[in-house]
Amino acid sequence: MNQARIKRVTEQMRRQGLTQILVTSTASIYYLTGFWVEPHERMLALYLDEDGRAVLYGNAIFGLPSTSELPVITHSDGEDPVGHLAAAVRPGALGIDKFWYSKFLIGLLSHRSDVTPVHGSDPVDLCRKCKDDMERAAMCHSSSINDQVMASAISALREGVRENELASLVNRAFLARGADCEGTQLVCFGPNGADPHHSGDGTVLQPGDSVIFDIFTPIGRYWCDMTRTIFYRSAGEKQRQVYELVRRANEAAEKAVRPGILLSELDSIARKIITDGGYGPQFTHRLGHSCGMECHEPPDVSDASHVPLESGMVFSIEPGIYLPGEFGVRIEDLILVTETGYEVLNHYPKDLQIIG
Ligand SMILES: [Mn+2]
Repeated sequence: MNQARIKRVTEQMRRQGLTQILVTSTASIYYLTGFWVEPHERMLALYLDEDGRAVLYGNAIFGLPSTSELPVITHSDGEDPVGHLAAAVRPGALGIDKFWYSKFLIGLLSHRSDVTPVHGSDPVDLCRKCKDDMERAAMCHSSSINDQVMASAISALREGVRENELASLVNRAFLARGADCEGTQLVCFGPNGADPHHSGDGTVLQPGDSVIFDIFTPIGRYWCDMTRTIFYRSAGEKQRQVYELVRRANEAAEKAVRPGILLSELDSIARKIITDGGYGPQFTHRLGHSCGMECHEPPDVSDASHVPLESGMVFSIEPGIYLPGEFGVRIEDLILVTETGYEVLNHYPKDLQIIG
């Protein structure tokens, strides 16, 4: 149990008037207990009250040891997964983690009509938002690996290569450098780049294609996430203009990062540059997302996210322009907010690059 983190979470609970919460996200349970369990469809929930009393409820198959600091109460397959939990929670408001399966929540409520479920993720999410020294070091390390993997991916561009070959090359390069697992890497040639979430398929590289590499993976539990767009053999006038616009938006938003400014202001800075350049409607998504033990964490970096920056926050700045039927450009770095400003965790260059 990480008692320092539990203390910070219970302080947040008091501030929000919550006396009991269920922490169910794998990363949040790990953050507080040191146990990393991916329960899939089975039940795992950490009950935490305002005094820091914690009990872990979960399927016996997870093999979690019960200790005096953290009692573990198990159920077996076939038993009611929320039976023990339902018997233990107090009447009144109960904070529920945002992605807890409705089958468990509805099961719990069917036992306990005196319990009122309320949003309960904030106390942990607000603590996870600002990374401590160990977490900052882990994220710097992950992103330095990402710089290396980006370089090998870009140097592998050649006549006849397919998107999915490069995606698997990226995964192998990550694994060789200590990645925890493989991911669905985004590699997009030419018109495929106009879909922000296109993932590598059998498309073959053509001369004149833009190439988007949006590559990410957890290393030592902490994610990296970087995007570069480069051009194969040649870049036309429109491709160059769009590229420079996105690069300016990325760099202007990054330069504005400092404690106190709002995430929504960063979004506005980048969006204004792209809008003034004539491509506002083609910048179809938020500017970025926070990142840590999950690739996408709250808070997001959008015009609706009026959250002031604090030292220790890590988030992406990833403006893009998407032109259906033509091409797309996105440039993404992870940024760490420091006491006085910021540190860009990615160092792969952003100058317009034509390969081959
Ligand atoms: Mn991202």
